[in-house]
Amino acid sequence: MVTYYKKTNGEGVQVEDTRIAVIMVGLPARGKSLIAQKVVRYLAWLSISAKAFNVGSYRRADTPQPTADFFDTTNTDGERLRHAAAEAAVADMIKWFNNDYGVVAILDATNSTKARRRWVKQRCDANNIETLYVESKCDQEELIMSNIMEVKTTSPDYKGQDPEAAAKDFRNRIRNYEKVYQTIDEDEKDLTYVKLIDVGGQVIINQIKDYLQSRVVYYLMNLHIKPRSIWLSRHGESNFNLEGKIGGDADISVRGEMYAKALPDLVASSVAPDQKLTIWTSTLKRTIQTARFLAASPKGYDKLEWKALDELDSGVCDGLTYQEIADRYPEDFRARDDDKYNYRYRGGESYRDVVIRLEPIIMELERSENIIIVTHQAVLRCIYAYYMNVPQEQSPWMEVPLHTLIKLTPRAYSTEEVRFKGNIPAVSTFRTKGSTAKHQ
Ligand code: ADP
Ligand code: FDP
Ligand code: F6P
Repeated sequence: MVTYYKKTNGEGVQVEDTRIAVIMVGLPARGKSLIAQKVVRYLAWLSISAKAFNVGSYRRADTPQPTADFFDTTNTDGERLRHAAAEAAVADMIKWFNNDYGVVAILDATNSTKARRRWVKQRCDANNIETLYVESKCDQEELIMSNIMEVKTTSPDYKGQDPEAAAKDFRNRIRNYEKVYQTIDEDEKDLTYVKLIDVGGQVIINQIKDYLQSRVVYYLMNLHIKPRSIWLSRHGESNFNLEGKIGGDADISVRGEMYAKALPDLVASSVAPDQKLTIWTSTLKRTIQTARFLAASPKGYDKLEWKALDELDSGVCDGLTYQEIADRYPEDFRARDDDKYNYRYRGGESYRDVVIRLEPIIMELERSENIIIVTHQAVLRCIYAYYMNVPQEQSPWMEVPLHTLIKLTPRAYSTEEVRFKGNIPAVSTFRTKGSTAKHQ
């Protein structure tokens, strides 16, 4: 097998021995772009270079606001321009694999005929790129209409147009696709594919070939689109926080206890009365103590402790202040500032290590509905970075104050964020690059 090398942030090289083109398949408004964007975000979070190629954006360069008849296959001009857009997207995708060390590309188009799928496969085969077809099939009329209203009427295709008229035109566009759409079937048994039917209600998998493909497929199987939110909070202020010490397993301080008592009301103010909620904590005392009043609330929230949510392990530096680390291990202290994401404490962990151990947490979060996670500064940064697509150079330096509840609500193509302040004072544990600031 050919081996491809992917550059990482100054960390030398990371070997990847597969390159996968994920080819989306399905009628318009079946969640293909949403799935494409989520897969890219998930893989980027795991440091796997991934990029989506949306044929719609290529088509828009020539035909910015087509009406439904543009997508009628008897419209020869339309056919020519649509094929040209697909050709340009595939050419750019292959260029990206070859020139930019790409590992997973997503070809986001309808790819709704067998002929189109064969053509894409030939282009990929010729360039040693594996193909994984992902079909989203859904015939729930009500859901499709609500998808159209949610995302399609605001698409650049209908900019400045009446939403009702836009929805009607988009419905007609879909009808034109329906005339020629061929679902993946028996004739295409040689393809590697996954069919997601009715938003994962049924999943059919065929010929998955390697670990990376199976990881992508497993991720897809866990996605759902029920409305829900994820709440993130650090533990209440701890006695170690007061002393400026990192790590450890200290109790929460008096003010931390006040936050723990305030948490049920803070949460209640942002959860609908009939909503179920599950509490996740780490196995360390400070998160368990912080969540205990919430767990005892009359709402009867379930609670789970996860080792994977424990704070970044600071190894030999556990229990020291930043100043003590700078004095005892000056080179390490500088190295961490130079590349905080990749720096691994002696005998401990790096942010990269934490992300890897958090993968099952992300997978479980994708499957779940309303979850509140009470965890630690570094872990919270990593989870937040996944939802908000924060780059690795930036995520370890984000300020996440104590006594603050963050509510994240996944929307179609983004995540909405609201912060609720507990209004209970706490030290700041935030350290800027180059400083040894004792927490104030
Ligand atoms: P497409 O790219 O297929 O035209 P979009 O990704 O733009 O569709 O559609 C987004 C909408 O589809 C969102 O409202 C989302 O809730 C919904 N959606 C996401 N996944 C699916 C799915 N598997 N089946 C049907 N609808 C979905
Ligand atoms: P998108 O939703 O991404 O905008 O309407 C569906 C559409 O994609 C068109 O905009 C785009 O021109 C077309 O699909 C691309 O897919 P096909 O080349 O498979 O038709
Ligand atoms: O100070 C609180 C704390 O959770 C420590 O236990 C941990 O080592 C640190 O924050 C992580 O933050 P940073 O990566 O910025 O040092």
